Amino acid sequence: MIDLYTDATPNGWKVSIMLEEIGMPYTTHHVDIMSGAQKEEWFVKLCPNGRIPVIVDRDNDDLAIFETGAIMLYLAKKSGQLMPLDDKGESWVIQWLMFQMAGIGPMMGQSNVFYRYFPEKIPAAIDRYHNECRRLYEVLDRQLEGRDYLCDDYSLADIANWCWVRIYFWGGTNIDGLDNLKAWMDRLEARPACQRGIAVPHVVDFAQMEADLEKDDSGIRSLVTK
Ligand SMILES: N[C@@H](CCC(=O)N[C@@H](CS)C(=O)NCC(=O)O)C(=O)O
Repeated sequence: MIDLYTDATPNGWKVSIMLEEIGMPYTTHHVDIMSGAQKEEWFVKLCPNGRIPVIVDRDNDDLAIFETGAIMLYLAKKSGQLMPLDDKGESWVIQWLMFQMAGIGPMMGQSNVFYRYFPEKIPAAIDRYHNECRRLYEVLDRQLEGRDYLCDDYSLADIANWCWVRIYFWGGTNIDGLDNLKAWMDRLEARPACQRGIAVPHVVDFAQMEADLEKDDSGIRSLVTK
């Protein structure tokens, strides 16, 4: 049995979707990052980085794993799913996973910060991250030319990238004209496991979140200005 410590964010969804896709039983524990639960001592013992998500594998000496890339690779190995078995196929999927870990995730994260959360609006910073996100979306769009999934067959690389790209609107970068990317997003959106995974630990209503932030953004402010 896997214990999943998570919140309703792109990095959290990557793991809940993966668990749903491979059909591995898990128990969800909600770590409310707005209230700072991820910085509490018990959590930092599991995740030295103080960020969600983390899994604990109760069937493997309570092994705790942080960093979503590492978690996804562990679950792929444990289940024998969502990762090709041959060296070339495996390397291909790892490359697109790393593209998400090192590019899509950090750049979209900063775009969210400077476009939406940061108290001061700094146009040069906003432009910088919009341009970089657009460039990365174009890379994905080109990779998807003539393909249904990033590495031909559906894999953990699709899950990792989709969890972020599906909320492109939140960071304010458009995906106009990126038709391969849009068709791929629809393909993932239609998967029952993706739908179940994005509802963990609860469904996010972005319109409501925007309204809530207008009323009180002190929680997110303290996260992005520390
Ligand atoms: N590279 C990490 C990133 C984890 C991460 O940034 N998690 C965010 C939520 S998406 C978080 O816990 N934020 C809370 C904070 O910054 O204190 C991973 O892939 O696991």
